[in-house]
Amino acid sequence: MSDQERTFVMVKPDGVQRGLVGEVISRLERRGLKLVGAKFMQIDEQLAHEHYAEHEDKPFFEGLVDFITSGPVMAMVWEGQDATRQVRKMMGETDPAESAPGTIRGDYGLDLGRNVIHGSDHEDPGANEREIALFFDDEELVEWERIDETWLYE
Ligand code: D4T
Repeated sequence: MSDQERTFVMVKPDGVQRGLVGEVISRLERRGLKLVGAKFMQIDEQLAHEHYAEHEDKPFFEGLVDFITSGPVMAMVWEGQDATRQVRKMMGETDPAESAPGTIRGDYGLDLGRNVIHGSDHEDPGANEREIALFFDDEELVEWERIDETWLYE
């Protein structure tokens, strides 16, 4: 197995409220990705500011923080070959309206400010590791083998 990596994925408050946690997990599982950490939690103001630090100066920042702290989220770590980029492809574009049908945002969203899911940016080197460390302690991540791994990878 080559290029195994971990990425941070989160079902946002809108996805949780709309009962999409299971759907998101199902899609990632069926793709062959491996769940190595999960936490159903409420994000506080400080964590929201840290997670979205790159957007601090943007006009939508305050609304973004309000939204992400407005209800529980499902924070997860998924592992697999090229996992960060593959999850982003499965998510679709930032704006659900521009996302292709078949992607998570393209199937379940309509509005930029309610885009159901977050995944680490594969174009920002180290974003995955940074976000995983922000949400999880090392001992909260589980190393294990899926029984089908020998059939998932050549
Ligand atoms: P996240 O980080 O939520 O997975 O989304 P993306 O990685 O796809 O997109 P992003 O970081 O550029 O935006 C973060 C978050 O802000 C919301 N947003 C974004 C918004 O409300 N208004 C805007 O104009 C933009 C650009 C949506 C996602």
